Amino acid sequence: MLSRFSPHVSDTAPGRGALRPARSWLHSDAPSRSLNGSWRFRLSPTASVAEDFAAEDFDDQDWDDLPVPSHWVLEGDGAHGRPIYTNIQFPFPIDPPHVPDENPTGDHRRHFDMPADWSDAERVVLRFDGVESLFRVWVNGVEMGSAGGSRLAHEFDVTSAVRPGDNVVAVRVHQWSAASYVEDQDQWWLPGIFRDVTLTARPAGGLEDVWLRTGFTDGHGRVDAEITAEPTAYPVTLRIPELGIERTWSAPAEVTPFDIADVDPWSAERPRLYDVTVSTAAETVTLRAGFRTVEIRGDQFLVNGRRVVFHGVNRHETHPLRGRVFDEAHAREDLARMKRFNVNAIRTSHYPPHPRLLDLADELGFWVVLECDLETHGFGEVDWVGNPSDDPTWREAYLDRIERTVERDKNHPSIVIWSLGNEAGTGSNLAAMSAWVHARDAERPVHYEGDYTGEYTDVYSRMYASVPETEQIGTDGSRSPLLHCTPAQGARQRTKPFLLCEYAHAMGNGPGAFDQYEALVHQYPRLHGGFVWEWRDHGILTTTADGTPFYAYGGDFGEVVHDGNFVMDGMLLSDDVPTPSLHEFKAVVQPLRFTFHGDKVAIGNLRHTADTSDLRFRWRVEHDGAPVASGYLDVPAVVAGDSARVSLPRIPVAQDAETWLTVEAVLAAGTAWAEEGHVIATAQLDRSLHRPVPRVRARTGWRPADGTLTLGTAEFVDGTLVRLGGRAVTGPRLELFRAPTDNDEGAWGEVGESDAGIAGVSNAELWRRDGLDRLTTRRVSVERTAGALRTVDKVSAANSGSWVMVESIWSLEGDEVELRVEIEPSRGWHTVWPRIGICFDLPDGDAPVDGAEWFGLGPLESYPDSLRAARTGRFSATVRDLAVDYARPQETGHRSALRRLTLTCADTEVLRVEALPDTRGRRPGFTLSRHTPQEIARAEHPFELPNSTTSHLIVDAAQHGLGSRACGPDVWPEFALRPESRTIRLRIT
Ligand code: IPT
Repeated sequence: MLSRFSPHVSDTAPGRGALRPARSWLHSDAPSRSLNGSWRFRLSPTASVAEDFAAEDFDDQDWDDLPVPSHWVLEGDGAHGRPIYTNIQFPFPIDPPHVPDENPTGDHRRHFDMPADWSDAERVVLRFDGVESLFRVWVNGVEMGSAGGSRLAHEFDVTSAVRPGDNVVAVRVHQWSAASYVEDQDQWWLPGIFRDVTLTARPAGGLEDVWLRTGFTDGHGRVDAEITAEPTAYPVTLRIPELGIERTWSAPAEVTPFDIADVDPWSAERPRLYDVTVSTAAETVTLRAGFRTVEIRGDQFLVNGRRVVFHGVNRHETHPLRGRVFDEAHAREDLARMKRFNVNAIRTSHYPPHPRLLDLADELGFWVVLECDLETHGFGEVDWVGNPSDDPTWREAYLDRIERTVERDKNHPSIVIWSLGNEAGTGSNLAAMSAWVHARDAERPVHYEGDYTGEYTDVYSRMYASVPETEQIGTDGSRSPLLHCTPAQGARQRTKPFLLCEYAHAMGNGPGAFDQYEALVHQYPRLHGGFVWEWRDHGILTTTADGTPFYAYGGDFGEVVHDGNFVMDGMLLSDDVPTPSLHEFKAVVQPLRFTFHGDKVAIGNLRHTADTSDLRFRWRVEHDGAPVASGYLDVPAVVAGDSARVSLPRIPVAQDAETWLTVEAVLAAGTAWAEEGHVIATAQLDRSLHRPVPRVRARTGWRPADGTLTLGTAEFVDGTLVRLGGRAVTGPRLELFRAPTDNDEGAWGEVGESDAGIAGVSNAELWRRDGLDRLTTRRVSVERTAGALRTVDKVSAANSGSWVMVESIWSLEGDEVELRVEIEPSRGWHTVWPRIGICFDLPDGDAPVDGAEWFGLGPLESYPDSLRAARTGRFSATVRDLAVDYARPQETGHRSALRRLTLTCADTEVLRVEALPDTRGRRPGFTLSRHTPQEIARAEHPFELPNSTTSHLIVDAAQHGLGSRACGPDVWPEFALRPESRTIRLRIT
């Protein structure tokens, strides 16, 4: 029977025919076959295609081949449609539960062999671990059922349809369905059978499901097993060989909890796992148990009796070629990288990941907030009218989703909190989900950020709360109301542990202020840290028409509606390269605190439970960045929460150089995620003697000047610099502009407007209005006196009545040339400024400047509110490596607190610059780039940057902070750059 409209696409029910209740994803010895591999595939533009393809003898000769698992839009070079990126917006009309007739529909077919001996199986089960968004399945022409719930597992009993030997499975997948309304997560829409397909022979007398609840109290482990099996399947035996445990239960009633003395607990820091088998005569299931107890006591969240602080990240499943198709090696490396960067927690935003990921989390050690596949954010665009979260017709689908989520993953010790979903408004269906979880798993708390007033959740959660708001949540001040809460509701929320399920939006260059959030965690025990948004960029690797590869974001595939590069907001670039923000995060959350007192250092262990016996503490002393002494500190094992004071080595202090001591905690032995010697935590101590800064010499006798002039290595024509150190140079030119970062472009509102808090005008917009990117100069005067040249410039923008006076004085000081630039803004500038700097252009000449060596802060870029990963030392980098390849080009590469800089060309020194501090001791930063800020600002992708061999050196008296206003608070006032007078002093040789 053919129907013009498929009867299923607008069905709010979760599908028909899938087995219930859902069960754990178990490692079992029951026979199974993977149906992954090459399938036949046909894509149709609508859902209303004939169903004859499901017949056994259908001729699929002229179909394509498609790998399963995959997303069809990422296969076949665009032949199967393109990915679509939206954040909140629905890419189809908001007409729930209906979707347009234009509904890409992928038909899939393959043959498979069923072994003859499977005929003895009690049941044959066909399992799909993930299909987006709605699918129907046929075996040998017989329809088995349908399912929605893209990132959830569905099993079908296909016993009646299969036979030994050759069989045909046919699957129809609709890109859009009613399910799409509740899967509106901020990510690419990627249809297809994107996770494994498996056929399993379920033996008679097998284990339908096993749930090993484990606990840990006072050195004792506890096992509370839930066995789902027919009574005739008994006896059931549970073994933990390493602990000498073997329990045999001959009937269901005998299965009772038992304690085990002397077990090691599981924690994210010491993820101790024990191999467990559970067997009947017919089937053995293998699990890895970790002993841990999760509880909320008062307003604190505890594991094994100790407060947990989440130094977490939001993790989406995304890969530049495969999309959400799981790649275990890549995922393992990603998790190992998290560990190396001191990440201790993962929120599986915003759906259950591939089930294997949780095995890896158990093994490597993470606190996991496991989130259900649910988001209806787009209803926010219509004031939440018709939101499925509060509509009874969706109740079944909501409950089905949370059941499949919890049941699949319930055995994992790493999962310490269940999350109902993300950005789905609020309503009774969410409350019903929560009630279901509480009834099913009394131990693990329920999280859902959208329950602002705390009606049905156990932890208080917010996203992108500002620092003051977060602090306010930490305090008990009943007079300071909480956002969205009445005083009574606020009081209730304050009885609960608090976490930031999303904070520090890591889009582009940024965020700033990691350290401010972290400080609060140590001040207010109610605050349990949070999860950075987000771990990695979601770029899709593609090419331009001329074959140049690049990482695509929203709009790059010609989408009708899209949200641009908002999908590129990770601490890791699409190609796995950590951005400076990840280094900053690592430094801010490092689990050790060093406090220097005279000739001693106190080492505080901030970990949850682990002592420091896995670490060694090494030190080194550097004079102006050159190592002069090193060794190891003698540190006893410090238990968690404690600290130890140890003696520092004798530090040789230099007379004419800066003296810095660096202490590092490093791994004493290799682990599953890092090598021996990997740095966990760092601190520096400045032991430099105070050295006077050369005074500015007063000069008199200035008279007008023109013609050529040479001062040391600097050559001028009519007061304008033309050559420096024998190379053509132009400048210095006042530069107030930086290529706006995504945060500079952000227009997020004032306090904690988490829901699409778009208010106000971005800083970048104000800079463009003020013309900071198009300054013009009028030379006011050129004068000289003995051994010195002075120019005065008035810098301003078209149609502006405000200006900046720039006085530049070149002078000979011994055999060095000094440049002193006095920058003085007029009144009338109302915005913050991106930078106050001077720019030199160094054209190609014989060979371009291609590298820098410096003594200052490094090795990576740093900004006023992101300085914690930067240390004082000597560094070098190529021009190329000084910049970060943000997916959308923007400000990058600023190195702070410069002392000395050498520009190189093929390893030869070209120019040496010493930066003197100003009268308040402030030192400038520098940026060396092949592109001007204006050029960078014009490019939407890296490949749009023009080819250039001119290097631009910008020396900044100051830079504006980063903030996280792309989705969160603006730069904290202390780190905002207001127009002000500044001095830059350089000695050039
Ligand atoms: C918040 C979403 O929960 C998350 O999925 C992501 O979109 C993030 O923003 C921004 O990248 S929702 C936002 C309106 C606070």
